[in-house]
Amino acid sequence: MKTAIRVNRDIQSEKKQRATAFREKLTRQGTLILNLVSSPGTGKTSLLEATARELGNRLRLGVLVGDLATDRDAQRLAPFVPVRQLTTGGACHLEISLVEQGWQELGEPELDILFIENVGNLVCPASHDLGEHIRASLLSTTEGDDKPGKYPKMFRTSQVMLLTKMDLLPHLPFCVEDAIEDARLIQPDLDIFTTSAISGEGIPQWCEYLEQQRQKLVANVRASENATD
Ligand SMILES: Nc1nc2c(ncn2[C@@H]2O[C@H](COP(=O)(O)OP(=O)(O)O)[C@@H](O)[C@H]2O)c(=O)[nH]1
Ligand SMILES: [Mg+2]
Repeated sequence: MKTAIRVNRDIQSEKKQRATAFREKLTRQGTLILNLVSSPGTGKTSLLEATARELGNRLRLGVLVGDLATDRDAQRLAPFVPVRQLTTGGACHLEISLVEQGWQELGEPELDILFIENVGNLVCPASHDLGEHIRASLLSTTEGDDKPGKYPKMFRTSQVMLLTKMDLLPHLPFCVEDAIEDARLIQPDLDIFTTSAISGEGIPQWCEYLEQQRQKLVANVRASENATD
């Protein structure tokens, strides 16, 4: 005989609370958390490789990288930065429970910046808070300049947009101004970077932004500690 059990729990709000707790814990340690989101193949792992090469000798970095299957991205990043692969087993986005688990497997290190590379997908990851301070959407020149308006939630919930694969621009009908205008119609406060992991264009500016954001986080933590003294 089957018995129905009623579960009176709001699972989404539980996940949000866990994400908030994770963000607060790492904020107190001075760790800036970034959630990188985009379609598959936009260049998230390549950007992280370039970022780790540029910042790895100045800042303590760590990466959690999500995929449906395989640890290929973790293998690519391992020479540059401490990394753990989060394999979702088919799920199209990361959730806070996997992030917490990956963080424990990394050894809960005190980092300056923790990057989370989400599963390649411009839809579902928009609805899941992973405890990040900054959500960065990547859009590559090969995907078309009309995508922000077609996937509005992803860009509306982001603080940063990176236009990637700028080295290919001469070969493609991609208009940088149109892509930026489309995105800013959705999220007027977006910080925008144009980058290429191949030529290195925009990587120093992106890394400078990351350092500034991390310094701001640390300054805010100190200010609130002083206020409670
Ligand atoms: N031309 C060019 N190719 C890139 C760039 N960044 C990544 N790629 C290529 O795009 C493909 C997907 O990159 P990857 O970093 O794996 O994307 P991810 O799936 O978003 O992590 C790979 O073949 C990369 O070599 C770039 O800036 N310029
Ligand atoms: Mg990747």
